[in-house]
Amino acid sequence: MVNCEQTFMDFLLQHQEKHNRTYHFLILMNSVLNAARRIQHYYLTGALRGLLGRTGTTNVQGEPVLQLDKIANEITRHYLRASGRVIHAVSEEEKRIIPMNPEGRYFFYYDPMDGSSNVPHNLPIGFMFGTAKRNLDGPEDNHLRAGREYIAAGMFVIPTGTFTLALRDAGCWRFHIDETMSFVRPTRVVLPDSPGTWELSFNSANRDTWAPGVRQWVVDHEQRYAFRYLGALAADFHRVLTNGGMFLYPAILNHPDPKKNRPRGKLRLMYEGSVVAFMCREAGGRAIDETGTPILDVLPLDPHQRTALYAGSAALVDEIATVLRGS
Ligand code: AHM
Ligand code: MG
Repeated sequence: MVNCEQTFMDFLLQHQEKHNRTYHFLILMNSVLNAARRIQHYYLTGALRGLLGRTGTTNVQGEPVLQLDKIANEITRHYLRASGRVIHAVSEEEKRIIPMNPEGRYFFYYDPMDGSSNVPHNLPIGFMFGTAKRNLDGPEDNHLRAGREYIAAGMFVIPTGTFTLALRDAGCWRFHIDETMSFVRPTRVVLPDSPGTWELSFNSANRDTWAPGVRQWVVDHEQRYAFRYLGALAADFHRVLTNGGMFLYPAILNHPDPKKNRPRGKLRLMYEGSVVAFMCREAGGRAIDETGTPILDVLPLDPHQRTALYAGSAALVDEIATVLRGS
């Protein structure tokens, strides 16, 4: 039997034609796929090439930079620039906004290798991104976009060969890599209604540092659902998207070492929180921050702004929103 699957590019071409759109977005996404495939290659061969260690420098967050963080960032930056379609990019690995082509059409926000604690083990990490379009009706001021303005957001779980992409008002879709390194077989992702499969995902070691209401909610609910935690947002959220439930990374408020408190949360808004929130909305779910505000409404004031994150099935996120508003 000959195997001829519908590829991601076929899917996107049809989508653009059906909605009378230009091909600029295809060119942008082609550069993203080129980057993802190359990152996947370096990740798969990283252990044998001795690339799983640190560079010896620290990033904008003061965290150690891994050799693969640097390689993945350079790969992504190269292909985005070569596409000619990006006005500027924000990368977790670069303190400053990266200017590209002032005549471009998109803003691109990315974390090329998220879930760094998994890297030394070659276990799943994420390449996460969100993109927004320039103002086509008047002057463009290049402000940082809130998730509500993204036109697409997605994540590759590397090296598992899965790619999930949400398109504005067109749903959330999953693809799998095939023997030709093409992503194929578009499958719609909708958060399941039935609590029978729901999971909770959180770093349980942090529970004593959370707001008391959140801690109590978890105590009251955790027996009802499965608990899973891989320690990489893309991989953990991939499970929640498929099985339903909620991923939570609450604000750290009561750490025994006060220097380690993170009242705004740990994850980054532009290339982690808003990406997940956008995918969540297109899959029928919700995502909020520590104040109960929808993540998609939060306008970034800083490219590397942090956020708490509660994302997943609407019923659970709504319950925790009530708790947060009362705490
Ligand atoms: P990173 O950007 O340094 O990799 O941190 C982000 C990661 C997320 O992928 C993951 O959800 C979270 O940090 C895990 O944090 P923790 O190790 O505290 O559980
Ligand atoms: Mg990261």
